[in-house]
Order: sequence, then structure tokens, then C-alpha cells
Amino acid sequence: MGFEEMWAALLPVGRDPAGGGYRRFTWTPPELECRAWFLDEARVRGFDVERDRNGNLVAWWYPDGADRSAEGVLTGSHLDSVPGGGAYDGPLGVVSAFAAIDLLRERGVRPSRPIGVGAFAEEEGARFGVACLGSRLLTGTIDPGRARRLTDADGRTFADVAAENGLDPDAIGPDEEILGRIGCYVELHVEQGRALTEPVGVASSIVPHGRWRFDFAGEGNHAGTTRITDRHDPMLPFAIMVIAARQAAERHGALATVGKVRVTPGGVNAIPSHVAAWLDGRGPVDDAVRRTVADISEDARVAAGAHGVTLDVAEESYTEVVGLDLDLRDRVVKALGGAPVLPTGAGHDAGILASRLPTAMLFVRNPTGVSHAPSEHAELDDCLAGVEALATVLKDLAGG
Ligand code: HGY
Ligand code: MN
Ligand code: MN
Repeated sequence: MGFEEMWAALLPVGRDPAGGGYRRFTWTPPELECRAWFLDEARVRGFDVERDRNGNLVAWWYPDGADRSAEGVLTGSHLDSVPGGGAYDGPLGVVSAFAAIDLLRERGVRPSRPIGVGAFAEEEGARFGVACLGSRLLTGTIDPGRARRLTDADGRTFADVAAENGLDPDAIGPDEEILGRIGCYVELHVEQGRALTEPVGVASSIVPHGRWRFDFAGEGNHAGTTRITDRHDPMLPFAIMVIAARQAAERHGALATVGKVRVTPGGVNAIPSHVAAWLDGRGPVDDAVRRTVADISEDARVAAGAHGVTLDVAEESYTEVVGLDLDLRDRVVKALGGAPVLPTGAGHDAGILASRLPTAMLFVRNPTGVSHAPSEHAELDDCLAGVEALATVLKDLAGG
């Protein structure tokens, strides 16, 4: 199957028929369908397929004559999505990986190293709350015990859901054997902004980014019988926190987003007892992010106190600025005969794997510049240019 056929096969999986984007949460039916698609594509190509102890999928192509023990070149991305996400974020990298290897095989290229296709679990952190959970576990950059305890919106733990899907929750964690087989990782991804004006670009860095949970605990009560002066309504300090997020981000040249909130009990005629809100903070440098989050936390704390509400702020994940491997980046640009080089404001598994091995990223132009929303897009010609570029890079890196 070529790029277009593979793309068409995945496209309807997990898409909201009303046009509201994709919902492919880890180990829910649509994402499981994407996993099944991955395994089928790997098997029809005769790849060695495995699911690691953390739920990541890796399929290896051992070309005839290749040194099976040599460190391989891994490419790929992720199959899960944010709620209401676009079609390209993640799957474009996985489909392009299979299509790029197909090009090499059709052209009789025989790399001396293995080439692998990876699909990392829970990259968006949309179900269990920590982004790049699968690659963090693989590289040992999250405590397995903490990962086991992460819960989804229904209160189900990662451990329980992983066990339900055939993993041993007690075995999750770093896997030096798998990491030892990967010489470098090259992830192709749809560009998630407007910076790329050519079909294909190369990443220079990933900006610092993190997630914080704000828990406002107040006093639930009746909306119609509780005097204003008697209220301890957590919604008020929450509202102030949202405004403070925008103001602090502007003040520090950073980005701050509150896109997820959970109100308990959530009745129209009940003053909430609790509001949980998540802050996504990013910025050009760590200091800008840290100052932004500190200001927001302070404003939220003052507001909570003024309303007799308690506040707890917890950092759920943080990734410092990732300077992708310069030598690998330059080699990729050279293999492509030159390409625009640009930073990204989005986090990626490449940024997590970078702590353990050389990683690079290719971007495919996104004419809408929108991502994490249904209008995320890449033109077919640009997607095919991305496949061609990835094939060129894989051939160069794997000694074809
Ligand atoms: O949130 C991000 O930046 C990425 O899309 N997971
Ligand atoms: Mn994403
Ligand atoms: Mn992504």
C-alpha cells in the first residue's frame, strides 16, 4: 500500500462525524484500531514487530545483508490524538515512515543498518495527563510508579488500563535493550504553525514546555439559597487564574493556555465544591516559562484566599528546551541538499528520546498553520515530498 492508500485507511478512524476532529485516546477503540493498522502494515512488509513493556510499538526492517546487530535508524511518531485533534499530528509521521521504507525497497536500496518504524504511546497525554508518556517510560524520564498511578477522566489508572491491554504494569519503565538498538531517531511531523513556507523543513529545537494542575477547593452549596457573602466558590479564583495566565504570558513573552477544566459537581444550580484546571505553559527559554507560571500561581493563590478557597498547584510534566543533535541536524539538511531549519513550539517524542540518543525532526508544511484542531492540514503533494525527504534521510543514515 502506498502513502495515499495507507492514509485513506487511517483517515476515518476516530474522526467525529460532525466534523469535530479526532479522538484517539490511548487504548480506546479508535486508537486500538490504529494500532491494529500499524501491526498489519508492519506484518505485510515482513518487519519484526514488537510492543515494548510500555505499550510503544516498534517494527524493524532488516534489509538483506544488513548487520542485524548494528544500531538501527528509527523513524515514526505517534497514533494517539488530543480531543478534537487534527488528522496529521502523529499519524503523518507513521504513515510516511512506512511509505519512505517502501520507496527504498522499490528502488532496490539495501541499507546496511536496520530501519525501524515506531509508534509511541500516549504522546499527547490526552488520557493520562502526561505528554510523551510512552517515550518517557522507555527512556526512564518518568518514575514508573508515578506512571502506574496516573488516572484518566474515569479514574482508571494507567496500570489497570495497561494490564487490560496485555502489559505487566510492574514491568513498565526504561528499556536499555530497545534503546541500545536505536542509533538515532528521525521523526517526521506536520508543522504546527505557519513558519514553514516550503514543503519540508528540519527542526532545530523544541521550546521548553510543561503542564501544571491547579486544584481549587471551595464549598459546595445551593445556588439559590447561599448569600454572596457566605460563598466559597472555587470558580472565582479559577476565573482569575485564566485571566492571569494571559497577562503573565504577555508580560514574559511566553505562552499560557488553560484548555481543560473539571468542575465538581457540575450542576447548574450548585455552587461548585471543587475546580481542577490545567495550565499548559511554554516559552522561548525556561526562565520565561518559570516566571509566567510563578505569576499565575501567585495571582491564583491571592484570589483563592480572598474567597476562602484553598489552592494546590502541582507540576505534572516539564521538558526543558531541547536542542536537537546539531551533527544529525546538519547531516539531514545536507542529505536533503538544503532545507529550512526552524524551531517548534510543540513537544514531541523526539524531544524525549533526545535525552538518550541523537534525534532529528522533519516538518511538512501546514498551510492552515492550525494544529490540535480539525483544520490542521497538509497538502498531498507536500506529504509526498515529506515521504521522499524521509526516504532520502533514511538512506543516508542507514548506509543505503
Ligand atoms: O502538546 C504538544 O506540544 C504536542 O503536540 N504533544
Ligand atoms: Mn500534538
Ligand atoms: Mn505530535
